[in-house]
Amino acid sequence: MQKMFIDFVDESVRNRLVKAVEIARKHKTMHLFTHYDADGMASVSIIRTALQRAGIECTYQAFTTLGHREMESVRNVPAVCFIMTDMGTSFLPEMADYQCDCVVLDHHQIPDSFDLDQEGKVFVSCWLAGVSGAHDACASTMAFLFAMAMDESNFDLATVAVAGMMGDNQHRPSFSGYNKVIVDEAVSRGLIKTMDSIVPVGNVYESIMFTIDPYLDGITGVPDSVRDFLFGLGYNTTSSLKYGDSESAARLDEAIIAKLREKSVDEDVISRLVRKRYYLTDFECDAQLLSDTIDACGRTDAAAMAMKVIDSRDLMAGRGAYIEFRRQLLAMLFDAIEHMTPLENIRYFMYSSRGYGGLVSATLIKYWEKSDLPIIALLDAGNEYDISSRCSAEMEKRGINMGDAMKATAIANSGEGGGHSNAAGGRIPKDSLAKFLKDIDWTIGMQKQ
Ligand SMILES: [Mn+2]
Repeated sequence: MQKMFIDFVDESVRNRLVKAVEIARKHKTMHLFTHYDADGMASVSIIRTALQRAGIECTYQAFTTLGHREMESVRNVPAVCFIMTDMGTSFLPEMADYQCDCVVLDHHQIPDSFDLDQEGKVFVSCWLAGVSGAHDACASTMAFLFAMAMDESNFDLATVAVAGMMGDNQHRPSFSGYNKVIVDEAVSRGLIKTMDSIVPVGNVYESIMFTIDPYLDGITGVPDSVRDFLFGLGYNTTSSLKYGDSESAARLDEAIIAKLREKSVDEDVISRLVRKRYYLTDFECDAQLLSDTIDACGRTDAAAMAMKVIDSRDLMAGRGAYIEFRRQLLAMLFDAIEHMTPLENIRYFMYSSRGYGGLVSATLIKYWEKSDLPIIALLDAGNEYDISSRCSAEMEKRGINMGDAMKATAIANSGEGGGHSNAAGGRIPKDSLAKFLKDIDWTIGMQKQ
């Protein structure tokens, strides 16, 4: 038998992919559901293209989250078949009772007792083969494998899949598992080229201006400062970093690292910055930029724009959403800096747009003024406050555990919380804010003893 690319996939997953394709091929039209982030946009676009190439027409729709309210519209979908990507794992028993055919391609942790594998219905997840959906495969990976199970000439869609993987942060510290097999093959087929650099290929001014990883305090987001910084290096606002120009990349890296050292950013953080960049030859851009662009489109309710970017292989189609999203992120970051309130053992700030708290705190912890106080971000969410928090590796070494602190303090204030030692979240009733802040300040103080 001829060797197929998809042979590397574990049999349990491969069999279900084949079944998913069989179900899809029974229909002339269908509906697609997906999540609104980069992985959701990339995965739905991959499925859509693979189906279209097979003569199957589809409509699609993106959700910010999949809850009972959204499941209402899934149940009432005016289609005989739907494919859901990047979500659905937690609603499998419900779908078992639906009239229509359903295919779920997901990578979220699976509960032991849930499954979906009956006539006209199938659930496909990397976890079924014990492959980690946190690091080794995401929805775009599963969607890409579906496309490959349909027809191996769909391999060109690998570049879109890579943008999805990056959206879910699966390229850090490096690609692994199913992702690595796909990326390595895409590199060997010349679809993707790699280069070591901090700055991505493309307009240098925009990269420095809008990228918050790294965030250059006093430069990022400040047009005049970015201009001065670049001018000092012999660049202007229209200069581009070209693929393969390692000399320019090294010069930029060196200048960025010097700026970070000036601000006493941790050497640990700096050492992780110079990384492999993935240049997509069909899009003629850095994979991260494609990922950020479709993410911005999806999050601003412009899924159609994300599809246009991908179909046209042209980032410019999503430029408006990208710039707008970046501006808002920077505004939120500057606002946090301006209104940061220090207590004895923590710092906190209020913000107003859901989804930015963790990103802003994580950026400030790594790149803003050196401090030994963890950051707490508070979002006014009606009757309660949504909380995100971050601390640095150095703070962890001193005994701080945000997950423990958040859990204990939120529960003590009639809320709920928890997470990892360096990143945790929770929510508390509105009227317990003052006491919560006092409690968590005290708790963090105790952890450092
Ligand atoms: Mn995902």
